[in-house]
Amino acid sequence: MGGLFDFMLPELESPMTGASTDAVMGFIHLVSFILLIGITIALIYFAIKYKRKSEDDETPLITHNNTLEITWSVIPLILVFIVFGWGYKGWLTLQSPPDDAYEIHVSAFKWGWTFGYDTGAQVSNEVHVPAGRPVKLVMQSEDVIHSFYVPDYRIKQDVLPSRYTSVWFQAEEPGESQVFCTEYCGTSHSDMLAKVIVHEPEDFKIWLAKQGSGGGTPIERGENLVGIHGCTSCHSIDGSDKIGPTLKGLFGKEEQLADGATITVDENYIRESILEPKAKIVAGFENQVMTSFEGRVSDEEISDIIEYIKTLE
Ligand code: HEC
Ligand SMILES: [Cu+2]
Repeated sequence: MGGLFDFMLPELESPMTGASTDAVMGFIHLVSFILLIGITIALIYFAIKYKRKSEDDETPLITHNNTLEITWSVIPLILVFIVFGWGYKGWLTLQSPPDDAYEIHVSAFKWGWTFGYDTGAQVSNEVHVPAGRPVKLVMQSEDVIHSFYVPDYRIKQDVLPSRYTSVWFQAEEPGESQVFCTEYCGTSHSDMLAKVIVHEPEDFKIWLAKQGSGGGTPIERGENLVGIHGCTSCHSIDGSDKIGPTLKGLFGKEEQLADGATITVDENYIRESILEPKAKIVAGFENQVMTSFEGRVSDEEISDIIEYIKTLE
């Protein structure tokens, strides 16, 4: 049934969660299409048949017609029940991830996504999953409401602060699918993108093993943290200004502050910028805000981030 309307949606990559959505969509479109044709034909037919033919051609007074009224109430009622029952069944499937689903933790923030694996590995803005296996995402937001949307899988779920929500899918073939944030969440909402990358199960194991357990050298950890905490959604590392100043060449630089003072960027200034961003405002960025990371990044993490920033010359 969906075949006729395939051009309306991207190709379905997770039939387990998406097939019923497509079927109901197809059914609704088909019914709407038949009704559109029927109503248009009736409209033209009546316009011609009941056109006023002479001056004394009078419309008879009709108060009601039980048969007609029951027909046009009961048929739509049946259609609505079919759509409801079918949709409810699909909704139940989406609400019940299989027991053997592979679990990944998702943290959403302004403006990015972090995916955490049971090995301790954390990856930002890319979630790698095995093909042919159900994957359950357990999601939470660090700030405002976001929403996790993958059109290829026909899944969409709000991500809330202080409360877990979950969603599942099963991608059958290796490939890539786009993730969108679909709840308006501020300036860079439209850049809040991520990718689902589906591997053959064997390749997925290799990929996961390579991620380690969030370890690595301080510089590697720092680079990872800058992604995980979303610093890069406001700070570029290539010299261009985004919402905040670039991190390129920051360490050791003479920074002009909004109050006219000049300081040399060192470890303490960076640390203060992360924990108390309002203490010293960079000239030209008076109207932008950086939220404090107090309580969100530990002292060791700040040290790693500083080591990483030092390498951005
Ligand atoms: C919501 C956007 C945003 C995020 C996220 C953000 N920052 Fe900022 N950051 C800014 C803005 C805007 C400024 C400039 C205003 C100021 O000095 O407070 C700034 C300033 C800074 C400065 C001083 C830069 C300079 O040129 O002197 C540093 C260092 C910094 N941020 C580091 C970070 C780190 C590390 C993270 C992640 C843990 C981060 N920021 C996350 C917006 C952001
Ligand atoms: Cu968002």
